[in-house]
Amino acid sequence: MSLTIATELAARFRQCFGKEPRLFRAPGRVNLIGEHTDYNDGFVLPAALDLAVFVAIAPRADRRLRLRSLVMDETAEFDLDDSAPLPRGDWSDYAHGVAVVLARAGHRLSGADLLIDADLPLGAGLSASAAFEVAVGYALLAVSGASVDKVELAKICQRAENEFVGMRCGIMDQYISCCAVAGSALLLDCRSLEAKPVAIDPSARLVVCDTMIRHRLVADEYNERRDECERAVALLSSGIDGVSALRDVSIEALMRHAEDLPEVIFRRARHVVSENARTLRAAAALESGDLATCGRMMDLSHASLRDDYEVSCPELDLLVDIAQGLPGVYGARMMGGGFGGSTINLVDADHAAAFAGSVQERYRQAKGVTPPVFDCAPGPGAGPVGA
Ligand code: GAF
Repeated sequence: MSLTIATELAARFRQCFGKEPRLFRAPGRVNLIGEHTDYNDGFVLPAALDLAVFVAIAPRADRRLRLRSLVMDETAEFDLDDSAPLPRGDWSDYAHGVAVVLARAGHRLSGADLLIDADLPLGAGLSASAAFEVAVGYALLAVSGASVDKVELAKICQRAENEFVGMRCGIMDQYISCCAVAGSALLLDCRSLEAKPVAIDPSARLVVCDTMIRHRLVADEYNERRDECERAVALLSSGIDGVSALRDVSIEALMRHAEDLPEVIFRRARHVVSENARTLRAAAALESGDLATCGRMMDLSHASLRDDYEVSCPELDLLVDIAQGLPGVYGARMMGGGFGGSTINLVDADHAAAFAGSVQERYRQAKGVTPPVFDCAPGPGAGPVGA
């Protein structure tokens, strides 16, 4: 964990605001498998990164929130008593939304000055926005003297993004940023919100490769996929008993009712239903040290996201193709919402350094840019810095 960034942030805070801050951090995430399953009440297998968003905070005497982001090099101010708060369509909505939803949930927040920095790259599909929401939410609750229930905070941050920002995301990113366990991924049941730590075998590394493609229409495409899943549920629930989400549909039942669904809706449902099964299988394999099976599930996940869910892009497919041909690679797939961002690769630890070099060289030859590669150590969830 980077303590340097936190120490520098505290020094900048003293300079800017002339008072002593408290420091909090919330991590970004990787997801081994379980993509576009969270908003279908399904299963996911994420882990937190050791890269994070950092917040330095001190209370103010009035009811204003003043945020300065060193990442954006911008400042934003809000009045906590504003009776009709509106999004501005920029980065500050994520923080403002969290304050608004916390207040709606009955928390009496203090005014505060916040200085924000991160070593987590933006737009790389590592969930920087969820980390930002969680870091701000944690810090606001702490300086307001409230206790922090991490699952509750995750739900509040998800609601802020759904209702204030307008992205109808699931719970995965906020949950793992809040509740991650160092050294492990979490097998999360997105219906019950029960999570089981699954240790990452030290003989394997989680390696992230960034396409450097930043797609601007992600929220529209993402919300469209959610609508398609809801349509599948509406159509299937008239023919299959007890279906309130795609989580409740088995692959056999889906195949029996294939004719009831338009072709595109059928493929969307087939991705979600088969991805839930792959996620459970991958988690069991990881737990028993069967890295080959876990990796094979990741490869199948990519094909399903590319062909059935149609959320990949040529650059993600290229990074996955390159990775799958390299020695020591158990599995590779696109990660997160899609349309750009990063891939996740399960790589034998002894091959990880050579893997990074080969991916960078081959992607550069094809695309003319060298993709950033991160070898990730699963870290802890959000909290005070140094705790
Ligand atoms: C994004 C969303 F924020 C998550 O909730 C999840 O749906 C993911 O895309 C796809 O699995 O990261």
